[in-house]
Amino acid sequence: MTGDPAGLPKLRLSHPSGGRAEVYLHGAHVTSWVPAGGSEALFLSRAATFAQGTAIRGGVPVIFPQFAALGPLPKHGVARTQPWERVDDGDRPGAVRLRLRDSAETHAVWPHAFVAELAVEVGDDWLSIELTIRNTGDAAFEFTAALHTYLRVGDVRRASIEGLHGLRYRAGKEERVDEDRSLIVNGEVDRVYLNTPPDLVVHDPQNARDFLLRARGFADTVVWNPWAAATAALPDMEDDEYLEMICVEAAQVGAPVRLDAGASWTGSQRIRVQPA
Ligand code: TA6
Repeated sequence: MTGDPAGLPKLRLSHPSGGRAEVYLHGAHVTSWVPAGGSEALFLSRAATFAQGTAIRGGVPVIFPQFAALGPLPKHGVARTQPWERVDDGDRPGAVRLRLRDSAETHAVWPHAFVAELAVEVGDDWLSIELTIRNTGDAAFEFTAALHTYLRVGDVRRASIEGLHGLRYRAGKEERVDEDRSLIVNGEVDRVYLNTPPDLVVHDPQNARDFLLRARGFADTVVWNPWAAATAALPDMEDDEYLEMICVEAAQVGAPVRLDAGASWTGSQRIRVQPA
């Protein structure tokens, strides 16, 4: 385990093939993933802050128990700013399992008993992240969630996303159908696609690679790029960095998950990189 300049503990995962990843206990936040023989596949802002109580800009923030500002809780819930603990015994260098339990701090914003676990594993050309939520209280609760994955692309204006054609999406208060064959980002995009198919492809021609995304358990997909103006307003992102990223998030937003006492829910995202 190592720490960043702010002293937050970070775990390094490595697969015998050379694939590697980095995960902070803070937020159970994956901040780096390098496939074997490849280059960094996740975006992490040069201006990201690493501090208790704030979220890291980039990588894969874990969003729970509320997506965005769609409810009364702090934006994107509490999981991404809490210290998680490692619960596996560290015998697999490419894998880690982290846990967050409800605490006085989580009760201050969300009065429910839960255990969240995040299993992260890196392989040769893939990264797998699996989130499990268990209701450890004696009454049902509802939540929304996401793996808010920031993919690194060479130039977002040349990238495209396949698999969303014909699907309904929400953008703010509006609901529309995506008529485009493939989604090309050339302005601010903030969409919640509802009931998406499990497999999506993100083309990154500048880096001559494709990301193959496979979601399980999460019904929806969020696509986000803040573009120039909104990026300029973000204190933890450099002005031109929106060109280097696209968020394609495995999400459960349209229909909140209802968990009875003692019940569990699991959602995962597996990303494979392959040469274009
Ligand atoms: O997932 C998209 C989104 O909800 C956007 O609306 C945008 O605000 C983004 O998340 C990032 O949120 P953050 O709180 O990390 O600045």
